[in-house]
Amino acid sequence: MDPLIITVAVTGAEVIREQQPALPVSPEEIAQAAWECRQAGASIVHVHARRPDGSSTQDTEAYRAIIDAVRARCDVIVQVSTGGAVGMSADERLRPVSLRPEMATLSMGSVNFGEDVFLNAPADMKRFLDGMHARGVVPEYEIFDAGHLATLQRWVARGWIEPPGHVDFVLGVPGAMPGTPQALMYLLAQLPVGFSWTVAGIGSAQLSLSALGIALGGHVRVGFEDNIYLRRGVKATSNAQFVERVAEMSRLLERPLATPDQARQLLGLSGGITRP
Ligand code: KMH
Ligand code: ZN
Repeated sequence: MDPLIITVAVTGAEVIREQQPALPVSPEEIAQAAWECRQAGASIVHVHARRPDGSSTQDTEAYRAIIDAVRARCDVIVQVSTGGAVGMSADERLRPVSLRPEMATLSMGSVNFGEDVFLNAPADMKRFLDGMHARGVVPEYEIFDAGHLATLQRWVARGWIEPPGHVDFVLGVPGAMPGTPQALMYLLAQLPVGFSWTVAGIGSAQLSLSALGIALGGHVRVGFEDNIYLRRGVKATSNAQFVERVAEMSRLLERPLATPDQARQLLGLSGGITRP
């Protein structure tokens, strides 16, 4: 098996401080969290920007500040969000890609998202893909639902997406695929050849799906974006706690962790660092 890539989604767009007091919000806080998670074994940090009041933004300068702050602290791969927050326009969501980060997420379809709808029209998704390709940004294809994987397959068949590539199964969003082993196995059976994968379980699904990701040769995403509880009724006090736990599980299963540079190699990232 390849070494395990741990992604940490440190902030997200939806969680607020009132729910999780340790949520990193400012660029400095996000960089500090990224550094702690790197020490604990993470090689990718998935970032969302917030305004000083804590609200979500896709503002280019806000992302630039995060990327610069993380880069000044450690060598993790910075993956920006193009999902943003529910209700944002496609133009707004695409902004951080102009910074030419090493990676960016690309959601592969629309889905109910709790009480909201996370809208991803095919034409917007294609524009995101073209924008990433034009800037040398490696996409991580976000799969919330089975139809999203079917779309990925269709786009591979059309030649719009060329393997190798990397997907992230985000399982357990209310309204999308459940965070169950059965859902993960169903999706894995349809993963196109040449694609590696990460699994992100929402809420309590994070723990069991992390174990499966390690055991099945996939990769794992954890962090406050997806889950604020370390165990039932006990909130985590840092993102690094989640990373430490996955690292320990991986050690017990005798699967080494990928360094950021090993992750770059596995994911075909050429730049090495975020380019100016
Ligand atoms: N905040 C969600 C609506 C991503 O980062 O690419 C979408 C999301 C996906 O978080
Ligand atoms: Zn995200």
